[in-house]
Amino acid sequence: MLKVLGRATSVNVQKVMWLIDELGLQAERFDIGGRHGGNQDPEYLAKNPMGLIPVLEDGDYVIWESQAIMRYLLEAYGGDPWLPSDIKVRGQAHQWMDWYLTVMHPPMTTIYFQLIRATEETKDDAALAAAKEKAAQYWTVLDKHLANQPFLTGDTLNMGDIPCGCSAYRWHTLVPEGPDLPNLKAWWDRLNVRPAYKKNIMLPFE
Ligand SMILES: N[C@@H](CCC(=O)N[C@@H](CS)C(=O)NCC(=O)O)C(=O)O
Repeated sequence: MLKVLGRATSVNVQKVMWLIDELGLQAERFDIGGRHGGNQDPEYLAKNPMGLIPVLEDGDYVIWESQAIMRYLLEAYGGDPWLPSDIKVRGQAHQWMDWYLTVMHPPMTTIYFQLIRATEETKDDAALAAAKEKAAQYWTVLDKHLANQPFLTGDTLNMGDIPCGCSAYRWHTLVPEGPDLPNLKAWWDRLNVRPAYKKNIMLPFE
């Protein structure tokens, strides 16, 4: 059986677990990282020298980096619609996955850490305000993109929606005062009714 190493509350673990459930795969998940620790143990570092979660084990095969794991699972066990067979649609799905990682993830991480994890020593109101402004700018890009289509690459939900989709829960929950973005909200409402989304993404923050 597939093994996912990483706590359920990590957004990077969530991408993988949401996909696993949508694909109907069986996987065992292990609580590692955060308050559970274990990700700096030599045994774990032998699997992922970065000491970060998630790691996927498929038999003897080990892979880390959440979106590389998603791509591996899709190539090994997926197919249309989650891995679009149309290469132009697939290209755009990759585009939105990469956009999430390089553009949206940094300000969303600052927002999360400042609102959920910051202590008196690490609290930084200016950094939080700047991250909210940046993230709002990027979510507005997505809102405009979604004006005439239900999902990020068109009519069908696929891998391209997953990274931003995980983050959309945090945006709507943690920054309710954000700008009115009706197309983004309608897209998120299409995701947040899915059993696999509710189970893996809509979890308490820690
Ligand atoms: N680019 C990596 C980032 C992995 C990452 O930063 N994971 C965080 C959790 S979201 C982590 O391992 N933090 C340490 C911990 O949870 O103890 C990926 O997408 O997998």
